[in-house]
Amino acid sequence: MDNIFEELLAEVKDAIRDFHNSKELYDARMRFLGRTGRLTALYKRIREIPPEERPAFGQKINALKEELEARFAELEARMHEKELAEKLSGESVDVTMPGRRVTVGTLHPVTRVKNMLIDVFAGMGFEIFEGPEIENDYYNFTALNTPADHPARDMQDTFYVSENFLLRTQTSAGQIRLMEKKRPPIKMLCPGRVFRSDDDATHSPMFHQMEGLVVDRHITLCDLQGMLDEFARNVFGKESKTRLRPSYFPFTEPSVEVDVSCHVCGGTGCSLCKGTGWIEVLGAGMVNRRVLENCGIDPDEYTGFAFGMGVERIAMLKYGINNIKLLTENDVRFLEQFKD
Ligand code: 2U9
Repeated sequence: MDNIFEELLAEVKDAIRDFHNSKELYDARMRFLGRTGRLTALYKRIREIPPEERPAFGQKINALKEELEARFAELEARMHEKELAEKLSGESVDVTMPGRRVTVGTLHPVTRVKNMLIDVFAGMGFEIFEGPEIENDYYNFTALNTPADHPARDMQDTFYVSENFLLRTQTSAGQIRLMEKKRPPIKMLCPGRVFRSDDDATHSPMFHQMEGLVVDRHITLCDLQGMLDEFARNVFGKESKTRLRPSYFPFTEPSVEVDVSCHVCGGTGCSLCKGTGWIEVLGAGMVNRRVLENCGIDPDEYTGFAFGMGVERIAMLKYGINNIKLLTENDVRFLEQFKD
């Protein structure tokens, strides 16, 4: 029985000579020290021994167990170090490598200008209202005093979805819907996308409009110009002035084109304002009495002014952008210039 210990020790020595990884080492530990391992089997054989020899036998097994555990512990520590060294050498970090830059997005210039315009008009007490992008012929044209045979329909090439439905060419279509329901005083701003079959350096088939409408008793063209001055000072600088030139729109009478004094040269003349000192910024006028009548508002009791502008045009003027396509191409090199 004595040499059983020597044999087992020799077997262990032989077994632990060549391990490749901690899994093999673990398997070996289980083979000798595990619950069904060789050492447990040895403990069980204690019954075969005469009782007086059992204490000595027990001590020997315990000593062997201690020795095996110490050996495996040492081997495991070495294996752990070896595997860690291998892992670290494969994962080496080049501390001189530049880090990955975190890029932060910015608001699109059209969104910035749209938000800024909404802030300016909301500050003057305008309510914000957004109508549908698909409209019918009545709200987009007829209610706005542009019946089927009206030559003004040619002013806006329209995308028709069906015989009666179209992509709105102006946000005023939605304002009619609100005017039908709401009684004066009305003071609303209608921002949104509009669509026209138009495409060149300053026109795009889709663009953003901002139209405003004020209806109440005693509203005059002076109220319109006072509000426009406030708008110009907020958007183009506090020295800005406005001037009105006669124009024509079917939904306003009289109608005006609104120029703002050039924010680049201050009115002395430069390449932006083509030497005139003025820049055409928006259209406006007194709401045509027929439009008020169409919405059930008595034009003898109430009057109103309305205005409309292209958000892209304001953005192009403000930021010195010469081609509207830059606003839809989404070239990051262009867009990242609009950081705060
Ligand atoms: C109602 C009645 C009338 C809104 C107005 C303009 C003049 C105008 C253009 C500017 C550039 C459109 O984006 S643009 O091409 N708009 O000149 N818009 S008056 O008139 C209204 C609005 C609502 C009920």
